[in-house]
Amino acid sequence: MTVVYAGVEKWRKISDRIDARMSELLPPESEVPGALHAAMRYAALSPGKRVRPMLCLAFATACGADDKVALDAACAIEMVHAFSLIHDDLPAIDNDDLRRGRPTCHKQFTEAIAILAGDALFALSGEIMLSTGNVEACKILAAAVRRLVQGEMLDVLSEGQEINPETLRFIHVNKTGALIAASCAIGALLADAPPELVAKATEYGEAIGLAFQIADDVLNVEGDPSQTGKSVGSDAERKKATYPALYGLADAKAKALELAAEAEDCLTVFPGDVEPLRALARFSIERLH
Ligand code: GRG
Repeated sequence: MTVVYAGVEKWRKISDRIDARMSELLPPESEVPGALHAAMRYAALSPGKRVRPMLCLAFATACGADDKVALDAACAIEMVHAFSLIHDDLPAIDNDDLRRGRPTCHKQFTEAIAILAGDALFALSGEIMLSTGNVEACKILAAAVRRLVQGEMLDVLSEGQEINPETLRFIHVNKTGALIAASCAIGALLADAPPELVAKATEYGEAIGLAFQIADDVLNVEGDPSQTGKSVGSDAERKKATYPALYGLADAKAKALELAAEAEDCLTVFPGDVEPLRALARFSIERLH
């Protein structure tokens, strides 16, 4: 899958740095039990967009620091994301066969291995976050994970049910927005930014988090599986709660645009380079995969 947004080469370099560090932090397949470590590496290092770790690094830069200060935390966040995708794809939840253009973790290994690989990725992310020594950053990530589970729970319970706007918003801001907002806040925190900048980073993240999920819903309706690497039309088949289902495609796209503009408005207060964050806000709604 290709990364399609402005300054592709620059983004690919950042994504390669994230992957190189994740590869160092993940146990090697040669370490017992090899199947567990192979599944962890398969899920975490498969070709995703790395949006959350990129946001984390970009906010460290926007706050005036060298983004190296946030690299390990960015990897920990991506591991949490990989964990959530493994569990989301399981037969008991979404029962998906394809993720990032490849067989889902439980299809490639087994359900038991996939569940345990998710658990181990979560534990490893905790070890990495604790080793940053930043207690606030650890608390923010843990709280985001709990919100993720709350959003996912309501998503599962809402399948096939009539949905109302409040429930839909709750699902989206928690299932997707929470980890994206935490990625932004953690980048700012590790750059030793003052509380008002951490709050602005969070506000930006909540806005693009919701925009990102709306774009994901839209792609599930009209995306190209060869670009998205995921099945298309599965939300409608399962009668899932989505923005296009509730508001229609045109209004869903308009809402995503509005949220991306709100996110960009948050960027004026940062002392460092915010251009990558402008690009990421636009990418979150224009993306094809
Ligand atoms: C305790 C972390 C944890 C999880 C258990 C399964 C679950 C609860 C939550 C799942 C939440 C989930 C899958 C939300 C969807 C978010 C989303 C838009 C995923 C796709 O993100 P992209 O587009 O994917 O960034 P890539 O593949 O590019 O990384």
